[in-house]
Amino acid sequence: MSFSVQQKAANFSSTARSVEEYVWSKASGAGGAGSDRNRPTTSDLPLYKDKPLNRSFSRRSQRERSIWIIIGIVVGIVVYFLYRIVSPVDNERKSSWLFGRRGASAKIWKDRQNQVREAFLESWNAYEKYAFGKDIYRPVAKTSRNMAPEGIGWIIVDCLDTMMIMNLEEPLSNAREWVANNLTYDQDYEVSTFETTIRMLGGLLSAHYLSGYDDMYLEKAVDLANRLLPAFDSATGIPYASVNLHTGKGVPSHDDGGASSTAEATSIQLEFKYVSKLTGEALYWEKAEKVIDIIDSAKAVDGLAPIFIMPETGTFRGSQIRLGSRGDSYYEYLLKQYLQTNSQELVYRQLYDEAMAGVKKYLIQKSKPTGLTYVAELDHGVDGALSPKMDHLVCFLPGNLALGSTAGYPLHIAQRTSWTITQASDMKLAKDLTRTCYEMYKVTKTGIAPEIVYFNTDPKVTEDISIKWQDAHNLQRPETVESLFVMWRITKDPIYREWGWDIFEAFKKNARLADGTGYTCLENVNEVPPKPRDNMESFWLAETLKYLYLLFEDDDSILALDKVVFNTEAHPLPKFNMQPLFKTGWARRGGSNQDSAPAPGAD
Ligand code: DMJ
Repeated sequence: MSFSVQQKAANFSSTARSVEEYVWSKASGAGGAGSDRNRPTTSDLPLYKDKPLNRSFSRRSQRERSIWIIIGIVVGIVVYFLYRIVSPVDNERKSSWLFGRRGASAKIWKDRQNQVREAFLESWNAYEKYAFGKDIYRPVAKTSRNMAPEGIGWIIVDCLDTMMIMNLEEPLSNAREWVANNLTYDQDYEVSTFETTIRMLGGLLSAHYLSGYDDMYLEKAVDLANRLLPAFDSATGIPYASVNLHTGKGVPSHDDGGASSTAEATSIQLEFKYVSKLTGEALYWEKAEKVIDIIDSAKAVDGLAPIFIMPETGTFRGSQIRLGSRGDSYYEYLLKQYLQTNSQELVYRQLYDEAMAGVKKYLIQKSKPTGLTYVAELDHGVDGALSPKMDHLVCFLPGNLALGSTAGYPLHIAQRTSWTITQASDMKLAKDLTRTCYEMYKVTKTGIAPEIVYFNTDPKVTEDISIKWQDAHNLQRPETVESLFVMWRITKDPIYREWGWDIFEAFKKNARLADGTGYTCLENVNEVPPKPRDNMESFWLAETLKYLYLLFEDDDSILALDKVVFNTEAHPLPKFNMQPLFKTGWARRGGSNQDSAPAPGAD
């Protein structure tokens, strides 16, 4: 199977892709997303008539003109080379300045992108050799095992779209064959509702989209969505933490008094809504959006939702608030639900804006002594004390803030329209937090960030960041490179690419196994050489390497941020119009969905 994202990118602008279009494209053989039918042909281009030659010029004046043109060109060339010699370009670029700054730079980024592709291939090849089809791979021991009895494609399904984006034809063909012939979700096994939705359902939907609507992926996705649906059968519609894929029984969490995690319950909406769009069935849509209705009714203070919610009562459990584990993607999906349906559902924008105002009011702090901006936690609600702890997971936030600020458009374009104080302040916060997330890598001995850091608030202490031994591991997480990718696309500031390159080099140096069996998680990022924590996370392939690859891609029309939304596992899904089949089926108590002022990206 061959896939070229460059070709497909031209048609990603078809954001309102509908079932009808799908049927039409199959019937007409137009080739769906892979078709070139929207590209201008030469005959579409405007024609300019040649200017008539002015025959009244004398031969002498023509010669004088030619001489002046030649002198002009020579002077231009001399000035250009003088500028190149004295201009402050870095050494890498200077070494190839003869080839032109732009060309050399593009070449370097292409080469770096290729190195990321190589890292993916090395990880995948080792997995294919030692663990193919298994859910878990231990690259040091070269062993593997399944989670469900027959395996549920945990690694394969999660990385299908990365292979498509990287144009890896052979691995993709093997992976597709495995999915088509071996993968069944009809297994007597309890899966995490959230993890299975974002990784498996999201992975299949994205593979369907990027493959030019390959039916096989859609059939698997719909089967899985149907098996996950009983998770929503609680008294309120808040999904249970787990669900049995064969019996269809929803299972409350065995911990936390049966509460579901807020982030988990509220980060399945993009996937289920897209299933509705593809099948024309409203059920998935309704189940997914109902969750946000219940969360809103639970009345978070200033938009900051506690991290647990009870599925039977719809009330929050406890008052812990954070944007790290169990809180993070609630905020991410508020924004992305608004973006997914082409900025038509203002209620999600309103909720997102309230939440970001709450984040700024209560959680944003500066460390000592250098003043890094960080996001603190509240262990006892908004009236309790702040904890200066920050999970690496929080590093999704800068990218999300930038995305919310410009609705995915380049900064200079967004600034040209109505640029509000809130947009500017979100963008500033995005920049400050991106720097902090990068610092979380820079301060360690390996150059790789730990799972959790603490920021210093004591004026007598000299280091801004400290790491406890129990938090010093690295799980190959993607959030910082995710934000770097979004920041690069939106601002075009090359510093974000350079930071991404530093991070990739650190992984290559410290997490790559010398025998070529892949990349591993680490026990302690402050030990050199670090001891492996023998595991390869599926999101290493699905997210971390995908975002790095896209960070080093020059062509912004590939998975353009104003055309697609990435789910929280980095699976791109196209934006679409919800009419005529779907609508926002709920309204905030005491307010109308139409109340909000037009927000960035609103049509
Ligand atoms: C991924 O599964 C998703 O990004 C999720 O939102 C958070 N945890 C991991 C990656 O860190």
